[in-house]
Formats: sequence, structure tokens, C-alpha cells
Amino acid sequence: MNESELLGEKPYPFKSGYACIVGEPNAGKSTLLNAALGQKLSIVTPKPQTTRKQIVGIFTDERGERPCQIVFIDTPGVMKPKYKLHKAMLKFADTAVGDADVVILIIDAKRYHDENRTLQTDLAFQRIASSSKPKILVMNKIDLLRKEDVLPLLGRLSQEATFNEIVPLSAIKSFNLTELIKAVYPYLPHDAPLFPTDILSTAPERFFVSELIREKIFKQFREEIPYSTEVVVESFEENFEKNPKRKDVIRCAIVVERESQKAIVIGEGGSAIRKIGETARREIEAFLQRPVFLELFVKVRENWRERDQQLRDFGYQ
Ligand SMILES: Nc1nc2c(ncn2[C@@H]2O[C@H](COP(=O)(O)OP(=O)(O)OP(=O)(O)O)[C@@H](O)[C@H]2O)c(=O)[nH]1
Ligand SMILES: [Mg+2]
Repeated sequence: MNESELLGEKPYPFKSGYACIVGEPNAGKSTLLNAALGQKLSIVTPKPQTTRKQIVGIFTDERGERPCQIVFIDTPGVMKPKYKLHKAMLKFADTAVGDADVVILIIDAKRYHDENRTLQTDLAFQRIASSSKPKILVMNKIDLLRKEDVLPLLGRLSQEATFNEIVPLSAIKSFNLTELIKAVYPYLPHDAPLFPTDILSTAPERFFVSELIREKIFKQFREEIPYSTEVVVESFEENFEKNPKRKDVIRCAIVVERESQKAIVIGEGGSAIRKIGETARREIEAFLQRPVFLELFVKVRENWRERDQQLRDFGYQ
């Protein structure tokens, strides 16, 4: 009970707080954030380690049964770090847990079932195990499980560790998301909205632009290129608002680690980089809801994933 409740005052009628989403790479954290918001904010690819920073997604329900604002924080997947970049990524996950009112641990239920995995082997579980925050386990991807396998898995996992709630859902099919909101709600502090109720995120447009380009690179190239690449918005000319006949002009650098990678990203006669530009531009325009001219070029920054200064310049650490 807080002070006002002791005085017999009614608690503040609205609830508001932070819920971080943590899990191993590919568990579906970003898909869950997008599904909860009904809008794609966080990039999603079939490859692990897609998300590299914290992505804020603000869910607000002012008129429902549970008036609340949940500030979801999507985080990089917890893995064994191989580069300084990975350490910086893990730090984003750790600070999100530290700042959260509720910790959502998400697992790939299909893998857990098929491989008979236990929570004790889960790197993300290990990382949050000692946190005293309320914890919710999300069993994601249940669309891939047979119906009769869901409850036994839920039973097994509830034996393996203690959670405040366990929610089986399918982020990709937006199935059972209301149950997740219901599960988070009790653990939110009584408080006014932390952010304006009509915004979905706090990140600047530039950030989403660079992420959408990175997503296309993840989808277009195999193995090493996506992991050696960073995207930096070098300039963003906002012309459209002043004159709707003119497009915004966005210039972005695709940073790679070696000359040989530069050649691959450019492709024969520029074909590969043109394809990145076309697919990314379409999505950027849909996201910004205005036409843009997207100019891409490639830069080499030797070994950037291991260099402190370079990582800081890119917004890590
Ligand atoms: N079948 C199915 N696939 C899903 C579901 N949720 C996510 N996926 C897929 O799983 C893959 C990884 O999804 P992400 O949302 O990028 O996973 P993540 O946890 O954010 O991954 P990292 O950012 O790499 O840590 C993508 O191919 C998604 O489409 C789900 O509920 N069902
Ligand atoms: Mg992600």
C-alpha cells in the first residue's frame, strides 16, 4: 500500500509503467512488440541477432477495462558475446531489465517442445533469474505447436521456475495478446501516462530509417554481411513538409568491415545496393507516409565491431 492508500484515498485510476521484452535471439521479441502495438516499429528477420538496441513501443489503452500505458522495450537477444558490439547489445538488454516494472521473458515454444529444452539452459533466463522484478513468461510461436502439446509444456515450464504469470501466445498471428496485457497490468504502478497517449515511440524518424535499411540487408544477404553491417543516416533533408512537390532526401551510409564486403553490398553494376534501396525506400515511405529520395553508399570501417570509438559513434555503449 502506498501513502495515499493508507490515508484511505483511492489509488490513481490509471496505470503506467515499463515492460521489457527479453529472450534469446529469434524468440520473437520484436514481432511481439509490433503485434502489441499493431504497428511495425521493430525490424524482424528470420536471422538471429537482428535487434541491436532498445526499441521503445508505447501501448496506451485509455478507455478499456484496464486503462493503462505499457511502455514495451524490445531488446537484443541474449547470446554469448563474441565481439565488443555484442557486449554493448547485452548492456541494452541489462539496462532494460533494470529500468523495467515488469520483465517479460519470451521463448520459442516450438524449440522448447521439439528439443526438450529447459529454462535453465536459456541464456536470457539465466540473465534475469536473479532480478527481483515481477516476471512473465511468454511461450511464443504456439501456432507451430499441436494444441495438445501446449498445456503439458506450460506445466513443465511452471515447474522449472517461478513466474508471476505464464502466457502462451503467437506473436505472428496476434493470438492471445489480450492475455499478455492482462498479465502485465497488475504489476504496473498506479500513475498517469508516462508519455503522450497518441505516440507509439520516442525514437526519431532517422532511427527507423536506418533500421529498415538494416532489415533489408539482413534479408538480402547471407551469413557474414548482415552481421558486419551498420547503417548511418548521414543527412535527412525534410523538403516535403515545406513543399509537397518535393521529396525528403535521405542519405545513408552502409558501413561494412572490409573492402571485399563493400564489393558484395554494391553488387555487379550496383545491382545489389539498388535492390536494397528500392525495397527499403518503399517501406520507409509507408512508415513516414511521405515520398522520399533515398541515397545509399558504402563505407569501410575496418573491424568496427571491435572498436570502442566506432561503437560509440554508432550509438552503442
Ligand atoms: N511461427 C511463428 N514465427 C514467429 C512468431 N514470432 C516470431 N516469429 C518468427 O521468428 C523469427 C524471429 O522473429 P523476431 O521478432 O525477429 O525475433 P527476435 O527475438 O526479435 O530476434 P533478435 O532481434 O534477433 O533477438 C522471424 O522469422 C519471425 O517471423 C510466432 O508467433 N510464430
Ligand atoms: Mg528483435
